[in-house]
Amino acid sequence: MKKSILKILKNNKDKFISGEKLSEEFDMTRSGIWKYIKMLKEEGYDIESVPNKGYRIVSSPDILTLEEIEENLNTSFIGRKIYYYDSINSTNDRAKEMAFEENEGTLVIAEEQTKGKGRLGRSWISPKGKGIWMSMILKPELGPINAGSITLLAAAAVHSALKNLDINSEIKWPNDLLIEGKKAVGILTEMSAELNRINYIVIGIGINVNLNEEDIPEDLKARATSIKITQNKKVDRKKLLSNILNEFEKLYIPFVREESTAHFLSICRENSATIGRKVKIIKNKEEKGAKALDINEKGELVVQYEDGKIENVFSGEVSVRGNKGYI
Ligand code: BT5
Repeated sequence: MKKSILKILKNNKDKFISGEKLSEEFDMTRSGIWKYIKMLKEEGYDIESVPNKGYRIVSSPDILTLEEIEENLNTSFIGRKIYYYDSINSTNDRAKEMAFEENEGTLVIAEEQTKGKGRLGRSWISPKGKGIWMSMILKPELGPINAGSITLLAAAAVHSALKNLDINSEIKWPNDLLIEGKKAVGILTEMSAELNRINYIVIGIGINVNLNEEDIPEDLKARATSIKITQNKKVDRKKLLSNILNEFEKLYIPFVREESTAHFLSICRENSATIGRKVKIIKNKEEKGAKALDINEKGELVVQYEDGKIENVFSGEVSVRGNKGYI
């Protein structure tokens, strides 16, 4: 009910809608309508109420609910259902709990994560209201082996969405996006699978959107940044989020239908922070110098070690660091 009232107010942005009209529409008393208006105000909606005129929406809060992003969303299933939390431990953990029952494309989004996760047990800082901390549930009819490159599909989607907003980024294989050489986006893909079929994939995407310098812990400052820090202005999280979901679906549909990786891998190759660079491959705590040559059609990184040996490395087994630091 609250959502339907909000929809009417949003569809009539510059007009007053009378309490009488709303109570007729929803077959409810005017004080019932007022109760919902009060709830919306508590959520941060600025709703003007003028006697004899009714209600008018003045502004909406900076929150990442479906009602707030859907006007710019043109997907058919990605992001069409959103579980929205003010605070949660980890959106990936929540998404995994509900993954069996939920349909493909369902999202979990939180304004803050108290136990945000990176790969290999690392943590991910997720301050309130400043980023996009979200997880997407996917159920592709693919063999588990083909799912390895889906992190790169997500990276390509985020890259394209940033580009649509005139923000340049580079993709650091396999799961980061860098802006001005520092990490602004991290992706964590988790999967539940049988031998030859996927039960579900949860893709967690963390984007440092409007973090200020002081939101980034001292020990990360040298290698982490935010969009706001690099662009010198606050960025509209709702617009960025809907853009990412639109770009994601555009790449995901052909990937699942035709197992086609060509399009998103070419985005990853053309905007790579890794290819052509000297890297350190860290496997089982052992470090080896190499040069990154390419990303192959399975999404693996093709590297050449100092002794000339060429190897395809799979994202799950290695960490890649630049020869002189993070990139
Ligand atoms: C990642 O791991 O980059 C994956 C991050 C995924 C986060 C999303 S947010 C929504 C969803 N729910 C979750 O719980 N997680 C996902 P990794 O490559 O392991 O990088 C982690 C490392 O990045 C840490 O050890 C820190 O050094 C650094 N780091 C932590 N928080 C950061 C941040 N906000 N921005 C940049 N770097 C960060």
